[in-house]
Amino acid sequence: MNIQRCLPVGNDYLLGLLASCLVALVILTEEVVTKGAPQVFTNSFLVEFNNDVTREQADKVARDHGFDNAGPLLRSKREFHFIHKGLPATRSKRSIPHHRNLKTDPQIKLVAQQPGYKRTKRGYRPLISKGQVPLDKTQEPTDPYFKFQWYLKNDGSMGGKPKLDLNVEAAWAQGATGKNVTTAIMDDGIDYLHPDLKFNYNARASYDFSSNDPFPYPRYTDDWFNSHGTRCAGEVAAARDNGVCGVGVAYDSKVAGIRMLDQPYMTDLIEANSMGHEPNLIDIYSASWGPTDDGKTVDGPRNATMRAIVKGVNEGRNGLGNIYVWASGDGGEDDDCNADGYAASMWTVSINSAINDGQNAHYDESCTSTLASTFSNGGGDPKTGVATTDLYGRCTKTHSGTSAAAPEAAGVYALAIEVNRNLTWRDIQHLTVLTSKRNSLYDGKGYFKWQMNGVGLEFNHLFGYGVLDAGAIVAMAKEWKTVPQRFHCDGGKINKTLAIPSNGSLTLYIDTHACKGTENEVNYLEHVQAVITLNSTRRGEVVMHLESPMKTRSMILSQRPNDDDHTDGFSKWPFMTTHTWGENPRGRWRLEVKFHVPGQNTGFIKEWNLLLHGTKDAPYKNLAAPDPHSKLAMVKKAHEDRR
Ligand SMILES: *[C@@H]1O[C@H](CO)[C@@H](O)[C@H](O)[C@H]1NC(C)=O
Ligand SMILES: *[C@@H]1O[C@H](CO)[C@@H](O)[C@H](O)[C@H]1NC(C)=O
Ligand SMILES: *[C@@H]1O[C@H](CO)[C@@H](O)[C@H](O)[C@H]1NC(C)=O
Ligand SMILES: *[C@@H]1O[C@H](CO)[C@@H](O)[C@H](O)[C@H]1NC(C)=O
Ligand SMILES: *[C@@H]1O[C@H](CO)[C@@H](O)[C@H](O)[C@H]1NC(C)=O
Ligand SMILES: *[C@@H]1O[C@H](CO)[C@@H](O)[C@H](O)[C@H]1NC(C)=O
Ligand SMILES: [Ca+2]
Ligand SMILES: [Ca+2]
Repeated sequence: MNIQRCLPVGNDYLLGLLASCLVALVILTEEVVTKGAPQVFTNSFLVEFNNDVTREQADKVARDHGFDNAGPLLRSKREFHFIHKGLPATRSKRSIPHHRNLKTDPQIKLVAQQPGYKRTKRGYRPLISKGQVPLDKTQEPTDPYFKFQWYLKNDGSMGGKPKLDLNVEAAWAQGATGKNVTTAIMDDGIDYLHPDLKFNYNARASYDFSSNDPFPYPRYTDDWFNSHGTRCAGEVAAARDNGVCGVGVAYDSKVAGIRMLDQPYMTDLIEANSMGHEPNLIDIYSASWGPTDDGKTVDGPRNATMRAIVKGVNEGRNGLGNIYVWASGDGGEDDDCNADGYAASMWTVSINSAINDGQNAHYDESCTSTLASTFSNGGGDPKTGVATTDLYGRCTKTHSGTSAAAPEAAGVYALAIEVNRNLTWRDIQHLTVLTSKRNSLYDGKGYFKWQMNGVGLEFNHLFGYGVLDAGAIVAMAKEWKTVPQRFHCDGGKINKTLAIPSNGSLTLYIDTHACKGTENEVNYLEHVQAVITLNSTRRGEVVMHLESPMKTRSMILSQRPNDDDHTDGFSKWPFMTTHTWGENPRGRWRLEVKFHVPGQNTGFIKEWNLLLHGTKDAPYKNLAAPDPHSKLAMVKKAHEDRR
């Protein structure tokens, strides 16, 4: 897809950080106002009633005031999504009369006309497929496109490195095919009549939020712009041995379509309702889109959307937590996915992509919140894209971008969930860390090396903990014991305004006990967030590294040459790293802030708050580690040595 240029996003951007202590939740919200950006308003309104109302009552109030009620926000009995068909879909000012009209109703407490903003698909370039090739019976599976699905089984025949793949055959051999697991594709719709998808389509869990009806069928355009969701769906759940296209990673699993990208502007209500749709029918939500990857946008989930994600993670899947898989971004090396609040969130699993020879793709962004990688296009041969289903019953070999990588991860997680229905959202992240492989992934530019963190886990800034291994994750999922309770510790804060030197660097220290002796004690890390406020004469020139007490260095912000912001900076922005997973957080954390090119800019760091998330108890102590060379055995040993 062509990456659209972004309109600078509107204000009212709210950021939520969450402290979760088993059931007790604390939601801190902060308003981050983007100054001077042109605003767009949609004809959607969030309407909050004073008291609980029925759907019929809300419908009547909407009608009485000339609105349509598109339904509740996140199944609320008080908050509803009203649409006024008489207003243009987008305009540059709020409509005071429409606002006032609703506000006069004594039952209504709050009315908020929804600003519109851009969310773009992550895909590299659209190409129309030429239809099917003849059936080839010599392969297992027998599907004609299986031989092009090198990301499932790489035998080198497509020009890539043999065995550089998702190792799915090893998972299938253990009986895992995704039965009774549903992945929702939040995108531009799904061709659910496609012969390779229709039997795995979960209509009950599907919805069209772009046009408010239960049928998320893609809207036709001549250039097949709306083929993105269908392509993603096939990667997860295309049927096996039916003579059509290829196979999905979890070919017996279900896909739901959530159509939500196909309207002129995104709103918080559409996003929130999409991410909160049927959380007990949907196990995994896959998103291959986000704020525009232009290397200068800093944006993320807004108020209702943040509430939806937090609710999904804490309550979805009947309390085990929904899995949100996120494409890390297609902004290339000039962007940093830590500036994307969806990819950088702890609640999402952010997935980067590697190409068939083990390098990262040229469109890949990198950042320390990436947990792992799967595969996408970018090899020398254009045919080495991702083979999958396409619109109108066709197949394609050229699905692309980190867009194509995220659904592969969703498929792998569907396999793991099938063999252990008890896996929580955190178990999935732990399993990812422990079973992903370095394989032959490398940085073609030689800049980002593989490194060991303080407990012997190998990571790479580009690829996280490596490429997902479906065989290994399924095997470990079968034996898995739910990880201990998660705690959230405020590790310390510096809130003095300090100049970032024009040349040289500023290093700040926080010495933390990681809440030792309190109810929030964290001894074994999961995610770490550095919540930072700063400004600069050029935001894109600021580079930051965070070093843990065990000396693991995370580049939490890289140079973004296109980001010329000189007014907003970052306001309580949660930079996240996964690289210190399993480490002991106690001791001295260092934050190093500098300008990429010395001597040209000035700026001030105003706040650094260190948030530590993890467990008090050793997470893997009840798990057997038969292979002494496995990552699990190494981490267990590091944890035992500490005690
Ligand atoms: C399928 O999953 C649903 C919800 O996760 C569960 O209620 C149901 O019992 C499962 N059915 C089978 C056949 O496993
Ligand atoms: C954001 O959500 C919280 C939690 O529901 C709410 O209390 C707050 O008023 C919301 N803020 C805005 C600006 O809508
Ligand atoms: C899932 O968890 C429940 C309750 O904790 C337990 O009774 C059950 O044995 C677990 N099942 C599996 C497959 O681990
Ligand atoms: C800095 O933190 C201290 C202690 O938490 C607080 O009293 C003070 O108001 C803060 N200052 C600013 C500028 O936020
Ligand atoms: C950054 O903040 C400082 C202190 O609040 C202020 O003096 C300076 O003008 C600001 N710089 C920019 C580039 O906004
Ligand atoms: C620091 O930057 C200034 C320009 O702002 C330059 O003149 C000076 O030589 C630099 N100093 C060092 C030590 O690089
Ligand atoms: Ca097929
Ligand atoms: Ca980006």
